[in-house]
Amino acid sequence: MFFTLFLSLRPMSLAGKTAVNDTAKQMLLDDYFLACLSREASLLGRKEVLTGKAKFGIFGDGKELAQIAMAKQFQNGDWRSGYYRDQTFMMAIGQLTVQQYFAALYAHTDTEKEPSSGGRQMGGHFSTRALDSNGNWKNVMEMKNSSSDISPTGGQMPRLLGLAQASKYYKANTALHSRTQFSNKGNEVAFGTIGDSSTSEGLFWETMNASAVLGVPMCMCVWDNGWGISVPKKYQTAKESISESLSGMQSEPGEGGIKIFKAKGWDYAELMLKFEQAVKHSRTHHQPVLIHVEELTQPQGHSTSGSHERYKTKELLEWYEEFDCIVQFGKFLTDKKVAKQEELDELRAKAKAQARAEQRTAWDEFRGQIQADVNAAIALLAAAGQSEAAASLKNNGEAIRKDVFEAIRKVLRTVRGQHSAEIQNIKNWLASAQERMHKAYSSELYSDRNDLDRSVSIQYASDAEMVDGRVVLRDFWDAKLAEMPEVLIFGEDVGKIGGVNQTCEGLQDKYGELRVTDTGIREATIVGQAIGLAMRGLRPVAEIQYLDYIYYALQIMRDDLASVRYRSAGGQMAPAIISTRGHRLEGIWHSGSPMGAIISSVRGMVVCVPRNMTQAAGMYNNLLKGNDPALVVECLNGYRKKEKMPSNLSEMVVPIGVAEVVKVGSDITVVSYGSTLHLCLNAADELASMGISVEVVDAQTLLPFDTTGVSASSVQKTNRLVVVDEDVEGGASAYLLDQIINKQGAFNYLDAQPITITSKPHLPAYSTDGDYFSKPSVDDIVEAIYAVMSEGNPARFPRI
Ligand SMILES: Cc1ncc(C[n+]2csc(CCOP(=O)(O)OP(=O)(O)O)c2C)c(N)n1
Repeated sequence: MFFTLFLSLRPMSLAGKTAVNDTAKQMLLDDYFLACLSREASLLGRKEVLTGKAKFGIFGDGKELAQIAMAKQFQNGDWRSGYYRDQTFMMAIGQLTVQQYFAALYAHTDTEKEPSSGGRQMGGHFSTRALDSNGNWKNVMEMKNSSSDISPTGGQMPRLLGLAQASKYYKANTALHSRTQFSNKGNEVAFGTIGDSSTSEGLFWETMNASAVLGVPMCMCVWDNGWGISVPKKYQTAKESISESLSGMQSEPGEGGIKIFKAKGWDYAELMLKFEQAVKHSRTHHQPVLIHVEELTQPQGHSTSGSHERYKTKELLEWYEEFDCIVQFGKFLTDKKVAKQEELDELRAKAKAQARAEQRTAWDEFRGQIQADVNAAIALLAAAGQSEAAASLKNNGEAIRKDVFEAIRKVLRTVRGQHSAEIQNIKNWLASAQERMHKAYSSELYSDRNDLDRSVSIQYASDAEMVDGRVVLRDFWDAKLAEMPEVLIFGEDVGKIGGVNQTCEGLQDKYGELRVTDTGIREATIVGQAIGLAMRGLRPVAEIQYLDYIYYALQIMRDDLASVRYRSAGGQMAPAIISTRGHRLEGIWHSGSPMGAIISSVRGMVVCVPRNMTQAAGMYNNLLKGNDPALVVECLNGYRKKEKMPSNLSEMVVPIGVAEVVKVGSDITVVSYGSTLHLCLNAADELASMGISVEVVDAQTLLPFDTTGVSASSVQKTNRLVVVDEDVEGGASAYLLDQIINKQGAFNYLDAQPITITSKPHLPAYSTDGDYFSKPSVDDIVEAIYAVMSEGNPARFPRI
C-alpha cells in the first residue's frame, strides 16, 4: 500500500501541480508528528536524568524514521525482538505512550502505568503483555507484540530465531491451524532490531546463519550509526558494512539464504519502499531479510553516561545536524509541497507540549504513589512520638521508599522491647508495605507454584517388561508427540538418528522433520529457538547434547529464558524445556558435573535431576502441564540400564520440588541426586555391612529443592547429614547444604558436623582412572560417612 502511495505521490508532487491526496498528506503529517513527539521525549528524557529524577537514560533519537517505516509493515500477531533504541517503533504500533515511556524512566512499579516491566528494567527496555492478570495467554493475534528486551548486546538474537520459526511450524502443521489465538497459519513475521556494533557478537552471526538454514520469516533491521559507544565501525565490522559482510549469505533468485536491503536512515521515501518490499517478501516466502539502515544519527550521543563530543569529530556532529532524519523529513515534506514550514513548526511545537504534559503526568503519578507511603510513614512515626524521624522524612522533598523503610526500620530497632499500640501500628504497616514491595520487586520469578504440586503415581502392569531406560523415554515422547501437536523436539542429532542415545528413535519418521528435528551445532540459538517458540504458544523441547556444552547457551538461559517472566513482571512467559544429559561422564569437557554454576544462573527455571528415565518422563509430563521454563538433566549412564516399563507413561506425573527417601535408614542421612545417587546407594549397602544404617534421599529437583522438607525430617531422625555431589566444593553441594541446614532448619537436629563430598577443584580428568581420582567414588563416600560415625563413636567404629 505504501509503495503504491509513493509511486502516486512522487510524480504528483514532483510535477508541482497537483496537491497530494488528503489521506497521504494526513499519514505523512502524522508520521512527522510522531517523529517529533518521540524526539521531544528523548530530549526531555535526558534532562530528567541529568536533573536527577531518573537514574539512567538511553534514547532513540535519530532512529525515528526507520522505526516508523518498520511499524508500517508490522501487523497484528507479528513479534519484535529488539533493543533499547526502539521507542518510536513502540509508539508507532500503539504499544507505548510518552507517559508510559517516562513511567519506565522513573521506574514506576505499577504495570498499569509501566506495562513493559513494572519498573524492573531500566527505561528503553520494551515489552508488550502477552499474559492477562491471571497469567493466562491473551489472544496475541489481536495485538502487536514485542518480546521483552534484555540489555546484553545481541542477546535479543537467539529468541528472534524462535519467534520467526514459530510461523513455520504454524504454517506447516495443520493440527495447529485451529490455534488462532497464536497464529494465522504462520503468516506472522518476527522483526529484529540491533545496533551496528552489536552485530560483532557471535549471537548475531549464529542467528543469521540459522535463519537462512531454516528459512524463516525474520526481518532483521540493523540501525547503523557507525558507533558502539566510542568505538567506530572500523573496529567492529569487516568491510565496515554489515550488509557487505553478510553478502555471502545473500540469496540469489530461487535460492535460500537471506535477501538483503539497504536504506538511508534519513530518507523517508526510501525507507518506506524498502521496508515494504522486504517485509512483504519475508512474509510471503518465509525467507529471512536483512534491512541495513545506514546513515543514522545519534543527536544526544550513546546514553546519559558521558558525552559523545569526547570522541566524535566536529564535522560528524555537524553532519548529524544536517542529516537529522526529522530535518530531512521536513525538507522532503516542504519540497514535495505536502506542508509548509510553518505547519511543520506548529506540529513540532505541539509535539513538544504533549511530551512535556505526558512527562509531568508520569512524574506526578510516580511521585504520588510514593508520597502516599511517605505520608503514611510520617503520620505513624509522629503518632509514636518519633518526631525527629518524621520530620526528617517530611523535610526530604523527594523521599523514596528506601528512605521510608530505612526510617521505619531504624525506629523499630531503637524502640525494641517497648510495646504500644502506636508501635504496633508501625509494625503492621511495615508488614503490609513489605508485602507490597515483595510483589513489586520479587514476584513472578515462577508461575503459580501450585501447578508444580500435581502428581499421578507411576503404574506397572503385572507382566511389565524390563527395557533399556532410553526406551522408556522414546515411548514417552512418542505418546506426547501424538497427543500434543504443539510439542516439538530438536537438537543436534535428534532428528534422523533419534538422538545420540536413541531417546527419539524412529520419531522423525513417524512425526516428520519439522517436529523431530536436527539442528546445527549452535547451542545458544537452539535455546533461543526454544524461547521464541515457547513465547508463541508452542511447547518446544530443545536438546543440548551434553551438559558441559550448555555453557554456550548458559548466558541466554540466564539473561533471557530464566528471566522472561520476572523481567516482564508477569507479562510474558516462555515455558521451554531444555533437555540435556550429564553426571559421571569421563573427560574434562564431558564431566557432566557443573551443576552449581548452572543453578546459580537460572533462578526462574525449574531444574530437574532425575535418577532414571522413568522419573525423567514423569517430570517432563509435569513440565508440559506447567508454565515455567525448565532444564532436565538426564543421567548419561542410565540409557542402557534396565527399567520396568510403566503402563501409564503418558499420564504419570512426578511432582516437582519433592525429594524422596529412596532407602530408609536410621544413623545418617545422605542427600544426593542423579548418577551420584546410585553411588550413594552402593555405599549404603557396604556401610550396612559395617553396621551403619544410611538413609538416602534423592533431591530429584534442585530448583525448587525439597519444598516439603524431606531432607530435614530425615536429619531429625538420624541427626547426621552428608551431601554428595560431583560438582566442585562450594558448588551445588553448598547450595544443598544451605537449603537443608539453614532454610529447612536441620541445624537444630545435628549431632555431628554436616559434611559435603564433592569432586576435586579441577576439571575431571579423562578415563575411568581420571574419573576415580577426580570425582567422589563409592570408596570416598563409604569412608567419609564412616568417618562421621567414627567421630561420634570411635569405640564402635574404630578408625580405618
Ligand atoms: C554483552 C554486552 N557488552 C557490552 C555492553 C555495553 N554496551 C551497551 S550498548 C553498547 C554499544 C552498542 O552499540 P550499537 O550496537 O551500535 O548500538 P547503538 O547503541 O549505537 O544503537 C555497549 C558496548 C552490553 N550492554 N552488553
